[in-house]
Amino acid sequence: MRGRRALRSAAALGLLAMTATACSGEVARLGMPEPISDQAERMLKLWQGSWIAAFAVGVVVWGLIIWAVLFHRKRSDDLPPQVRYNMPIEILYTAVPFVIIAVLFYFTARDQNYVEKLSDDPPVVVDVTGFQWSWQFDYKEKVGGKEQTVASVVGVPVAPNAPSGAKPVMTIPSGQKVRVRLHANDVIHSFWVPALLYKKDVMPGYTNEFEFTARKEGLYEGRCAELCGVDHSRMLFQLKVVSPAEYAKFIADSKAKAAGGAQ
Ligand SMILES: [Cu+2]
Repeated sequence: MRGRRALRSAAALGLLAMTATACSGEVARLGMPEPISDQAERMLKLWQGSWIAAFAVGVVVWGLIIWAVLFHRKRSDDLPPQVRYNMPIEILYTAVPFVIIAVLFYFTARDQNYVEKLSDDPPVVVDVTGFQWSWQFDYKEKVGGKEQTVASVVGVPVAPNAPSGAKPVMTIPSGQKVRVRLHANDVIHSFWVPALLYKKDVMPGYTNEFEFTARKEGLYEGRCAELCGVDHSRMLFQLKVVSPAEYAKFIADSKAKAAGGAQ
């Protein structure tokens, strides 16, 4: 009796918790952070669609299990009729998973092509270098057909077991395509900004590239997502999405600072 009451209150509590959180977008995102770029929006839709498909399959499977449990209980010690070589059933459970995989494959390939697409002449190009244990951001501009570094942000490497310093900040404009080129000179790192719903390995000897267009201004956390040594967990940075005007000012200030330093 007491067990049943406890079960009932637990169920009520669970229902309350579900309705309390169901209204927030967080539940609809199924554990993903709020996306801030066009590509991240697409990734989120793929994630949600995959979950809907998985849930639909789950409902069918649970239904079949419950149906078997309720309507095919052991009624006597007689062996039930044994069925084998049932062609329609065998074709069905070969064809249905194939269709499920084909649909998942189609949407995954379509969205991967969209997210990994590189344009010919992106307005913002940033060379990102991961190193033990921080990040460097070099902003590139074409001057007379030649690429030049117009601004640099270098993180202070964290010494083993020393207190972490300030995180280096990667500033980019909203609404503009940003090309990120990933470099490493020591070991493999991984560039990860959860709000972009994207991460990519940073490889020594190979330049990985990707592009994104951020839409929401703000400051977002980024980190290394590949175990790269003793202070891997403190290899942090921030992505700052600002208006195009603020970005232009950031670049102009860097140029002025560089010119001042050269005198
Ligand atoms: Cu790392």
